[in-house]
Amino acid sequence: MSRIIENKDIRNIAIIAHVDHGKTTLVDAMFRQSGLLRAGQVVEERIMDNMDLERERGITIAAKNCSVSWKGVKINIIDTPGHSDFGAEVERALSMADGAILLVDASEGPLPQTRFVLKKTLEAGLKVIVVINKIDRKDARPGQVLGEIYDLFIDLGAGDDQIDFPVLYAAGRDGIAKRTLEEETDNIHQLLDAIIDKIPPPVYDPEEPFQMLVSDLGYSDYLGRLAVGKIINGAVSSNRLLVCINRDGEHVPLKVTKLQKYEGIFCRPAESASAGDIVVLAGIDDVKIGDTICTREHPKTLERIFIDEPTISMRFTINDSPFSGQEGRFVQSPKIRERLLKETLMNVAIQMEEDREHDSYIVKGRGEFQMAILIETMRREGFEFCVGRPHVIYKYEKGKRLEPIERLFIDCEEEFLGAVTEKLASRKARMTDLVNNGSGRIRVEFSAPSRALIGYRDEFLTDTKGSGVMNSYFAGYEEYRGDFSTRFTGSIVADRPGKAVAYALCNLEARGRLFVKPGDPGYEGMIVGEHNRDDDINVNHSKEKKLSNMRAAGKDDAVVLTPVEPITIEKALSFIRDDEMVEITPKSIRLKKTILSARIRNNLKPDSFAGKGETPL
Ligand SMILES: Nc1nc2c(ncn2[C@@H]2O[C@H](COP(=O)(O)OP(=O)(O)OP(=O)(O)O)[C@@H](O)[C@H]2O)c(=O)[nH]1
Ligand SMILES: [Mg+2]
Repeated sequence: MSRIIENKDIRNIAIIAHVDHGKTTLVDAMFRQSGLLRAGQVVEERIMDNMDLERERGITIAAKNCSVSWKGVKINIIDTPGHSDFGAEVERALSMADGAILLVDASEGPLPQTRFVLKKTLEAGLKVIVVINKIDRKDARPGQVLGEIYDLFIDLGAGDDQIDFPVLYAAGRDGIAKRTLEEETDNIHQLLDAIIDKIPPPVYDPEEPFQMLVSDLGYSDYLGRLAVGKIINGAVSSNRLLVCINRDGEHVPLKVTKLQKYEGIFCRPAESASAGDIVVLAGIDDVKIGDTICTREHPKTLERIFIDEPTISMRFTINDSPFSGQEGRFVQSPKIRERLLKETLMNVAIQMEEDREHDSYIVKGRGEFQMAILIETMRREGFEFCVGRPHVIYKYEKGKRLEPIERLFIDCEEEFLGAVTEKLASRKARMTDLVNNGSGRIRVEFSAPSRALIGYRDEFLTDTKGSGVMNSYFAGYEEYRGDFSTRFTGSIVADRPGKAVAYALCNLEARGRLFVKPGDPGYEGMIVGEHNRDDDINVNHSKEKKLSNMRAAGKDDAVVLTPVEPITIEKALSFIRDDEMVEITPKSIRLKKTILSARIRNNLKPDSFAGKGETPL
């Protein structure tokens, strides 16, 4: 008969919330106040956001583990990202946790990603502590927000036990958390106490041998591949001989060359670890997220982690522009393949398929932003390549085409509602709710095809003069809603190689918005701007002014051009159409036609590229 025992020395919690509600900042406070940092020790803010891109953008991209110790109990904490494109990180983090801290901004209240992460947490059956954060905000409305949180729990069908959640009010940045709004405090001790009292300790069956579920992967130059996960049953020590059971049920032998546990922000070597703890094992190269690591004598598979399927895909190919190989260190197809494969190992939400016929790779993920981060990471590593337009991934059921649908939440000033609704309706979005509380701002909810939102964010910001807030999350697959166009403008395309010349650009300004400055190098087929009309035009961007003897002294020599906004990866991805690509190098981002020669392009039938955002990849 099996018995269930609690490991009271450990708590495993995931911190979940909508983007920017203060998760990583709260983890800083936990570090400081649990005595992990010496008094007065100066550290950077948001210690857990340690990747370059995380620090630059001020957001969390990957879920990360750390731990603090409180009243003799080890609390393993998993800080998760709040951006919806990284939702899979949250699902993965929950697979290691026994409870969650749900942070909600005291002014903004529950937002779309709050709903998404809470839904996943409730489905996993985890106990939740609610923290209403940023109570120091002038516009904080904690009472109302608490009501909205209860509504959300009810709406998501939370069980009685889950709905009976403890609530704390916090200002994570000031290191404060308390049970009631009235009380005075200067610390978060009540939150740490609540974690120990309210979150159940991990449980295990003492009769069972060692079993661990691989929830994350790491890599170290010295140790090789690292498998991270919670020990479900049994104990483990260094040098143990184990097996890893993969997706196909194969048993791959391994020897634990190094065992590590989380201590603060570091991984420290350990001799042994017991059930319930989160550990890092070195000694196996061929391991994937979701695999079970267990004993050779009694191998028993744990249920694999289930992660939502990717919804968008993009083509990655070698850089075939005339400038290829000039700025990058890694340019060959096998190098790109190797790098993308590595990404699929480290990141459960990314999948890759080879398209041998076109010598390219189809990368699948959760959203444009996730793709943009992958592209930015690769270019910083020295890669040079081209990517195509993001496409949604369709599914087919009983002969019907299904497409990914998102729940879209818009918050904007009333006067912009018309423009926003019109654009979304033309993209087959349906309004499902509208709340106008008379403040001048309104909240509107839509059910929108994911493909309608690819590239929409920029337009939305323009349409709402930068004041609109837009959030969405993947709601599921529904029947295809029909075709629509996503871009009503064409491209201004260079028809020859050469550097852009001010005189030529000045003349082109009337035709649309330009992407290049005088002196920028170009080639035939490179996109130098957005055309005001819906067709492409081929232009000579390097045309010099003819010098004649009749020059009016200096009058029109000094051309004043509209400043060009630098192209970012996100903007480039949302701009390009099906017959266009983005050329990425460590130094440049250029847009180009897939077929560079204007002559060949002109000879192609117009429908060689379907312009409806649904070309099969
Ligand atoms: N007013 C106020 N601002 C806070 C508080 N805590 C965090 N912030 C600010 O909120 C912003 C986001 O904080 P983060 O800790 O990065 O939020 P996050 O939830 O980790 O964000 P993601 O990981 O990207 O989802 C930062 O500018 C913080 O300075 C707080 O208690 N009060
Ligand atoms: Mg964060």
